[in-house]
Amino acid sequence: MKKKNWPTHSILAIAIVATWIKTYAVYHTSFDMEIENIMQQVILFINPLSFLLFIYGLSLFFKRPKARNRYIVITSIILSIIVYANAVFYRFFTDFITIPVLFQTSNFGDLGASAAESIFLTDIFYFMDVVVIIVALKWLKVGEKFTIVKPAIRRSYFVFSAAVLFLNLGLSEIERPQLLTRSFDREMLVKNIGSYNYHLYDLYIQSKSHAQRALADGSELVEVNNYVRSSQADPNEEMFGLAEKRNLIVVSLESLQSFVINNDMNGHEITPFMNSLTADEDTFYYSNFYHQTGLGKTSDSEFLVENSLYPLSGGAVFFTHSGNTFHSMSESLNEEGYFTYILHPNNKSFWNRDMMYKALDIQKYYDENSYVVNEDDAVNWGLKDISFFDQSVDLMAEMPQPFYSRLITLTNHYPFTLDVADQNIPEYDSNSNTLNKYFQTVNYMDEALELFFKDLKEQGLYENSIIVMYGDHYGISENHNKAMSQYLEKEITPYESAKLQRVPLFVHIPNSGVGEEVTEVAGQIDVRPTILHLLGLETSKDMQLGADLFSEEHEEFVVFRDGGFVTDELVYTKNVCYDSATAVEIAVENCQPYIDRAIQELGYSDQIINGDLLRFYDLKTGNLLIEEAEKEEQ
Ligand code: GP9
Ligand code: MN
Repeated sequence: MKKKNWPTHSILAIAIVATWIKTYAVYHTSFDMEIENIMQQVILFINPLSFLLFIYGLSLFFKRPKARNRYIVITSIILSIIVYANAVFYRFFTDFITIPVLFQTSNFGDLGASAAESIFLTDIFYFMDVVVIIVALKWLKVGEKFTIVKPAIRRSYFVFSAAVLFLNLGLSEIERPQLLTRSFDREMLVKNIGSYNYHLYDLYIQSKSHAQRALADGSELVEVNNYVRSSQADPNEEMFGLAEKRNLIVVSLESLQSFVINNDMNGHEITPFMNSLTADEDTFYYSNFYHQTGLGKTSDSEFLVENSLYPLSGGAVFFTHSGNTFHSMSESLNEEGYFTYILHPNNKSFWNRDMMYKALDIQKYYDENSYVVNEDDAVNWGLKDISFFDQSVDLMAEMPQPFYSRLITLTNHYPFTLDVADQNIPEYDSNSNTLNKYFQTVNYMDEALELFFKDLKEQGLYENSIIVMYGDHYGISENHNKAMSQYLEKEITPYESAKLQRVPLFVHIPNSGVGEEVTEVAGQIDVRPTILHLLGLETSKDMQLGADLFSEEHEEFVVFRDGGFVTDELVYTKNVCYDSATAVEIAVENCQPYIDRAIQELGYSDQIINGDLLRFYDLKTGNLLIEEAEKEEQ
């Protein structure tokens, strides 16, 4: 084949077009982004362009063609790695990478089997543009003369790329007003400004939050404090101190969602033990209780329970802010003479727990080194729940009392693997392997809990304790909607997805004779004040955003980390307002006052965390230490 002469900047043009088309194809094949109209489709199509024009365009500053080409190839490789990393991350977390999670690399090793399940040979497709560029370089005869691009041409080129950016932002502003200023939702950002610009935006946001701590002087606390004080709920007199001086046992139930409770799978009861608790006379069972976690998953639920503050919208607060001052539930209980500790048979640095538990004043962390993990006793992420509870009770029996012991289960974790010998119910039959296996591991966890209660009784730890158990976050993501809709026999609309974020909460007070099913809307943020009041501890000075579930003043308003919320009458999710009772979409004005409050509350919580504001707060007196901070500075 005779090679013809191609124009000087053909490789640049080919690189831009190849990466552009690939990125657009990746949007459609690798991410589950809802595109509702033609305009959104157009925005999605053009959004990679401005960045690609810019980044590849920098090659115009190179004088030697070789250097120029090398720059283009290296850039395409780096961009492909970024795109691919996002695709793999998305398979696992249904979310886009944000900078703080890159510092969670110690987690990636532990993801082991789960990550391996998420990488396929066909992934070579993510590097298609690199291949195209290299082939073009080899086969096309492109002018290879030493060239200097005229500054005027370069200028016009970059003006054009800026114009594309402004067109993109303009269209996004029409489609989604205030996208950049009010966004809690990464998907919305990627859909509108594109994955590359999103990463730049994320970089900007993260450095801003670093700067926020440096700039905070405590004066921000005045407004936050006013809000927190005005929204405190007084304890219920009958319940306050009901479990005084008892041991506190909190169990985090991995990936447990409420839809399995009091439900069956092809005639098999899934959670017989927990079902019995829902009707138990010593148990409060909350059936409209929601998780409020973000990307930090289990660790976010821990953060909510310990601090009654929201986790962050980007990355796990366990990672990003383990250097902060907190006033945790553990800190309060330490002061009451409790021994506070965590039982969790995993690597201690997972979720940066070893660091964060220190910041949370937890006295001891019994990690995997405190357990005997035989091969027979390990599955999926490590020690099986039955053995975990069994060994934990032995440890608990040795602890000084009263204690606050928090146990974090593991077996019911994606990808929900379970040995055949441990399977008591069959798999479900749907197109989702994940959901199919989920019922079995949930059923296994339920059995483990029953044995745990039995063990506690045998060791004499039961009577004098209060046991609080909650689902940490969803287990079945929206990627499995088809299978879920088959199981639940209804379409999984965004409204249903929001309702599926319900996780069980049990508050079990042995021999108290108090208990019932509570249908009030509540969330993980409410757990801490509820527990502390039951144990007879005042929280009126605590910097917390949740409220005691037994209080008359507890409001039915649960805010999700993405700015969505649920009240007793409304569900707001993905920017749509629904009537909670009928699931019918209603005018957004109905939701507006709550939308504003959700943003306000999340904002206050973010301010506390990003500014590390609790270092300016004296929990004992409730005083703001602003003046002292000013003095220190002088
Ligand atoms: C890891 C366990 C699971 O120690 O808590 O974490 P998750 O992936 O559910 O956040
Ligand atoms: Mn979890």
